[in-house]
Amino acid sequence: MKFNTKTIHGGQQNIDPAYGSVMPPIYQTSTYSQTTPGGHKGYEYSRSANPTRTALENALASIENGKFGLAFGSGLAAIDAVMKLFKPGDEIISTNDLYGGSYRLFTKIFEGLGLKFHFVGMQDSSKIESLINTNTKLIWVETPTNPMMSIIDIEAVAAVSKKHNLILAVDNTFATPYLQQPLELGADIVMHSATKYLGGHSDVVMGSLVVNDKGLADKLYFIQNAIGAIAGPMDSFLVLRGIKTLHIRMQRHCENGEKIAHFLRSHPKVDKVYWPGFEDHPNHEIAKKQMSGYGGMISFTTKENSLKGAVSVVEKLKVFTLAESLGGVESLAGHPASMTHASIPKEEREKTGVVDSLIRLSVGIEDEEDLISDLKQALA
Ligand code: P1T
Repeated sequence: MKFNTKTIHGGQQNIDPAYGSVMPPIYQTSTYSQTTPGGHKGYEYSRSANPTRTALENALASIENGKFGLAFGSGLAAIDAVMKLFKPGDEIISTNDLYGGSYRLFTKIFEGLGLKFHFVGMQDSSKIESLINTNTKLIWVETPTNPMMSIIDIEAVAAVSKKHNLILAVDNTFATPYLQQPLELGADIVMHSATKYLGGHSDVVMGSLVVNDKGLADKLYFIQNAIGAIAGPMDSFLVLRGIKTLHIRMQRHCENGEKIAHFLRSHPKVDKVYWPGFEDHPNHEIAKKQMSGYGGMISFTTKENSLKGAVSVVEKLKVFTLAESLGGVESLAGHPASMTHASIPKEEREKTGVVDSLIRLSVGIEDEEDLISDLKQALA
C-alpha cells in the first residue's frame, strides 16, 4: 500500500466485525464482561487495551512502516514511557535543540531519578561517538529540531547507534511520516506528539510510539499498562480521523510553508529565517536526502532583534493565532523564549539560537495570500 492509501486504510481491515461500520466505533467503556474469569473477547480493561485505541495504534504502525504502535495521553507521556526502559546510572545522548518540555522531562524528572543526559548538536555524528561509554543506552533525536529547524542525519546517527548497540529514538513530530520515515532510516523507536500534525485540528493532546522489534514493543506495552498514561477512546477516534487527511494537509502545509519562508526572507525588516528548504540552510542536503518536503514550520528573527520587537509582531498578527502548539489546520505563531522553551535556562537556549527575538510559525492550510498579508501588516 502507498502512503496516501495507508493514511486512510492502513491497519484498518475488519475494523467493526459486529456491524461493519466504516469508521471505528468509539468504545467509551472502561471494562468488558467476562463469562468466566479470563473468558473475554480480547479486551478486559481499557487501560490495558481498548478497541478504538487498537484501531489507532494499528494505523500509527502502518503509516510509520512499523509493526507495533502505542498511543499515550500526550507526547510527553510517550517520551516518559521510553525513559522508563532505563535504570539509574544509564546515560542518554540527546539533541541539544529540542522541545522545551522534553528538556524539562529529561533534566527535572529523569536526572533526579538517576539517568544522565548529554545534550549535543548532532549535525556532526562524531560528536555523539565521543560521548558514548559503557553506560550509554539511548540516542534521542529530534529532527527537524524545535524551534531552530536543524536537520540531523538519521542514517548517520543510526550507524553510530548500531555500532555501539544502542537504541535510537526519533521524535518525528515536525516532519510526520508523510515527509520522513525514521524506522526506514535505521531508528528503533519513532515518537510523535500526535497533538500536532497527526491529530491535525488542535482538538486533542496525545502521543505515540512505533517500533519494529517485538521485544522492545513488549517492554513498552508493559510500561504503558503498568503506568497507565494511555490515550482515551474519543481522542483515539479523533486522531484516527485526523490521520486520514494527513497527506493532503501536509502537502498544503509544505506549499504554504515554502511561500511564507520566501516571503519572510525577502522582507526588509526580517533578519534570519530558519527553514530547511532553503538551499543555503546548513543542513539542506541532509533534509533533501531524508525528507520528501520541508514542512510548514518556520522560525525567524527581525532586524530590530529585540524581545519587544518580537512581542509586538506576534501581538499584531490576526490570521495567525498567538498560541503554544503547532501542526493544526490553522496558522499559529509563538514566542519560544517565553512560551514553548521557557523551561530551558536562557544561557542554554541561546547557545542553540533560541534568542528573545525569535518567532516561530506553524503555517496552516489557509489561503497563502491571507497569511502573507497578515505577516506584512504585523511586520509593518
Ligand atoms: O504536548 P505533547 O503532546 O505532550 O508533546 C510534547 C512534544 C514533544 N515533541 C515535540 C517535538 C513537540 O513539539 C512537543 C510539544 N510541542 C509544543 C507544545 C510546541 O508548541 O512546541
